[in-house]
Amino acid sequence: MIISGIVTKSVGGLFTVSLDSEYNGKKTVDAHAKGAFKHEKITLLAGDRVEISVNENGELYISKILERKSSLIRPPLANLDYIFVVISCVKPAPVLETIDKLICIAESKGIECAIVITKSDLDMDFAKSTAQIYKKSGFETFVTSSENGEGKEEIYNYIRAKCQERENPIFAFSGASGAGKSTFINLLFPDLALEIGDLSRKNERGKNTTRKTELFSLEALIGDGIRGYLADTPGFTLLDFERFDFFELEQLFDTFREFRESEGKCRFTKCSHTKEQGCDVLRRVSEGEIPKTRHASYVALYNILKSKPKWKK
Ligand SMILES: Nc1nc2c(ncn2[C@@H]2O[C@H](COP(=O)(O)OP(=O)(O)OP(=O)(O)O)[C@@H](O)[C@H]2O)c(=O)[nH]1
Ligand SMILES: [Mg+2]
Ligand SMILES: [Zn+2]
Repeated sequence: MIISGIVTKSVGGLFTVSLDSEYNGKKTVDAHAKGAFKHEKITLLAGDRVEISVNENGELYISKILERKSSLIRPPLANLDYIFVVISCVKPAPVLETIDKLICIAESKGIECAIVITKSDLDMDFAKSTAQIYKKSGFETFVTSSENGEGKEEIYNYIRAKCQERENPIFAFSGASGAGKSTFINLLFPDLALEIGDLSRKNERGKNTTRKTELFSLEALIGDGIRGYLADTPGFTLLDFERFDFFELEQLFDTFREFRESEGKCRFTKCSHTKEQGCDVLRRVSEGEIPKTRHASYVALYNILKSKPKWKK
């Protein structure tokens, strides 16, 4: 008999696995991983689909990792289907370049992005203008407030609809510390009672309140035959493209979905779309069709990837 399931969290080498079907009356089990994974330098992540075996002492252990669709280091998750990219209007003030980096990484891995602008109660104008940027770029975008409940129904319905489209999908909320990820997830699913943190008084940043990436079963939270998982994740401030190889320069253009329409339309076939005459991307930026902030993020990323020493690759 094969016991299979999905890793929902790891604590000190012990993994919690949510089972595809009950085993001895249990829906979840805790298990260690087979020692050989360490030799193969495989680190199990939340989201990994695994098989479990029983050893001669009757103990369960993770014996196999099924092939990953994708994996991320920040947040540390495997097989993510949908990522809610969280941007707070203020407190902390968003850094759109970091947001766009996260979107690019997700796009390069085939993870579908939805943009969630939080704390609209603190600055509705900013919320609307930021929403406009991402809507124009072709993303599903939500303006929300955990103060007054704005956006709650829309995101709840989005999650439900996506669970009908794919089998057992995995969702995650990701973004800067203090942006309000855990607060919003609590608004959606009060039973989770996730820990929420104050902001630092000095710089109005978050204090890294959420420390673990853990998947929660939507079957348990929503019912109604819905199957899927949702993760809260630790906030971050930096996505270091100099240090990590998220993707190559050659892939950059394709990770900006609103640029693709310009493919093959620039004067020069080797156009970098940063400053050339006759560049179709630049034309669309100047005509307001492509948001300036998105193009600025592209140029910043282009320069980082371009100057990366070859030996690092
Ligand atoms: N005014 C206002 N404050 C909010 C809103 N959402 C969250 N906050 C506040 O923002 C602070 C940080 O919220 P958290 O939910 O802990 O933020 P987080 O994104 O989970 O942060 P990390 O776990 O550190 O990554 C708390 O003081 C919340 O009360 C909102 O919609 N409006
Ligand atoms: Mg949190
Ligand atoms: Zn160009």
